[in-house]
Amino acid sequence: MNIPNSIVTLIAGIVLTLISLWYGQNHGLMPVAASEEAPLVDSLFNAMMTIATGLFILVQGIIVIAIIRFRRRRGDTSDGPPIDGNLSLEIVWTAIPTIMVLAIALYSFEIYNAMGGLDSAASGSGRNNPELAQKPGSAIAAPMPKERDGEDLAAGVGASPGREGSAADVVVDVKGMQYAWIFTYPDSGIVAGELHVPAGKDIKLNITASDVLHAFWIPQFRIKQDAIPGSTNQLRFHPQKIGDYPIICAELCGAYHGVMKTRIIVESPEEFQQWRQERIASSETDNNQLSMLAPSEKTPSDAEYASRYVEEKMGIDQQVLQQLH
Ligand SMILES: [Cu+2]
Repeated sequence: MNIPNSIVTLIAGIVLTLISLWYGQNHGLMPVAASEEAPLVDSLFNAMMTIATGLFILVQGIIVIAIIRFRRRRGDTSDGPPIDGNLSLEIVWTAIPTIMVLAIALYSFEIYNAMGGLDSAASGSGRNNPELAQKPGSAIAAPMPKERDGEDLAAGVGASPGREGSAADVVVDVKGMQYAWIFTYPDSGIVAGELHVPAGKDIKLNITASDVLHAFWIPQFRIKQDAIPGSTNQLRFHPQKIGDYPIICAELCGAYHGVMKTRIIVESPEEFQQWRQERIASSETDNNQLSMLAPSEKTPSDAEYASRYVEEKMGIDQQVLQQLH
């Protein structure tokens, strides 16, 4: 039986599409999706995985078919046909990838926007607004960055569309340093080495670094933000699944970069309040004890805090730490 080539190609195309669509949804490569933002990133990743699977099977399939069908037969010493260029084919294989790349670019912008990446208050576009802040009495009309609150000028991922302008439920200042993350809750003064957040709430992190570049990354939340000395990047997200997830430094920052890890603990809002109260109470006792010992140094500095933390958690001794500083 002789099946026409066009039918074979059509069936192969349908099978290829079905396999790609199935694998794009069932690759199992991503860790658990624990934030509201995670499914957005996953849908983009799945779309790219679908396209990549189709292309991989197509290219590899053609290579395998060509090796078998067009192999040199025994005793055949003749040359192949002299083919030189094929304009329509070249147009097709240029146009298809161009359309794909454009589609992925548009789709990824859509996802980035849905996550809050294009929030004008966070994306840094406020920098061009001369009304925001000017150096008082200066003849130069160049806009100056606002002091401390700096929210209008911070770069990063802000509120998602529909939530713009609304204040976050929990704000945490995050500082990356060689080789630890320090979390400060400005409303209560709590300083912690692990990030506690309530599930289902709007969390805003103000991320900076005290020494070199670091990057704050929670794979299960699909979020990552650079930590840059001297500048603050914000990152807003919504944790959803209760549990512990790793926080990892994703920027090679020195000899111990590999151990720069901690945890985010997503709790129910009640448990979070309980933790908060306990920490406030215990820091009050700490402060009382400290004030008896050394009245001038009530609150440990970040460096002191980090050195305690580093020693405890990572087994790095004071001597090594001194050499690093
Ligand atoms: Cu780091």
